[in-house]
Amino acid sequence: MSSSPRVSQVSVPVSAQLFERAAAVIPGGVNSPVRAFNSVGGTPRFIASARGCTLTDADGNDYVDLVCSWGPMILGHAHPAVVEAVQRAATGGLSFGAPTEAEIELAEAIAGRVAPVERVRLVNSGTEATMSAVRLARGFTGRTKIVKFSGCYHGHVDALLADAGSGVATLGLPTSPGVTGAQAADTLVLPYNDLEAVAAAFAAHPGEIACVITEAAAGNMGAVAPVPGFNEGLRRLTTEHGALLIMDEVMTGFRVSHSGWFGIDGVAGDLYTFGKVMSGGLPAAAFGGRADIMNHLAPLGPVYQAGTLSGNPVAVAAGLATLRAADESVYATLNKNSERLG
Ligand code: HOZ
Repeated sequence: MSSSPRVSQVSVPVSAQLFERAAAVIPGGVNSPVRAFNSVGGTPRFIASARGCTLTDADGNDYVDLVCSWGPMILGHAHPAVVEAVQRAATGGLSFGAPTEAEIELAEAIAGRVAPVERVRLVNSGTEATMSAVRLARGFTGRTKIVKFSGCYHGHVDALLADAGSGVATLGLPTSPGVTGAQAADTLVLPYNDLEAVAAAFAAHPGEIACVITEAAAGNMGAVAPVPGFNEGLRRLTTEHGALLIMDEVMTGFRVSHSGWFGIDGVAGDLYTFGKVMSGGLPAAAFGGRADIMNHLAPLGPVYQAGTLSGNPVAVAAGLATLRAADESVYATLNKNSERLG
């Protein structure tokens, strides 16, 4: 009687199989580096579905989702009001390349929550929002230099990648190859929460600094709140030196309070950038601010900025439904849950 050796059948998890397949066609197997699990180890879980606070991966494992798509899913996944709004919008057409009433409603909802925002323009990502806000600040002031803070992340804009947070920090990159010296030459990188450094930069570059861009509260190098007086000091110094203050609220906007970080410290920026929560989980973002500055944008003014999918009706429907549902009870629950986990 012949006997064949027993082969133990160790099944490879579906996520691991998918990751191997993805790596053959997508660099690193992911479409955004922080998803690669590099800093935590293991294989990225490939998500099959999500509902409420639960993510289900391709192997059928359930997880309590503390990442929330890196911010947008403030109401939880597949919130019925958001799904219904998206379905209704999609039924009416996916993209028009022409304005819609819902875009006005979303702009009004944003301006209605953040008082210094008098005009809003919708874009497709937080990166696009910060890139456009910086261009507008330069166009408005006629100056070239910008100040950003070490550890703050403002998307993967060339001029803003220097010493950035988020994936740039977790991958240990000081900046990125591909960003030329010329693109970064006008970026002054200063230590966060250091007003003396900001004052010194203005003294060293009189009349040259177009704007200071800061995360309203830093969240891309861990959560580092501005020390008392820091945002107020930025407001004072930028005003004194004729520069603009850009509050990047892509992460904090409509998340840390109904009015974002502005609802917490009340320091008014000249320009704001938003994304994540106001997108409802679809690709949408915005920048906005003082009307006299925003009116320098084309078609009213000479600063060019545009986008085929800007104000996309389905993304706008998701963002609007999310903001409408995110009432004070949502923020109370969010705070309570955060305290429990903290
Ligand atoms: N830059 C985002 C985090 N700050 C990336 C999020 C993602 O990979 O989904």
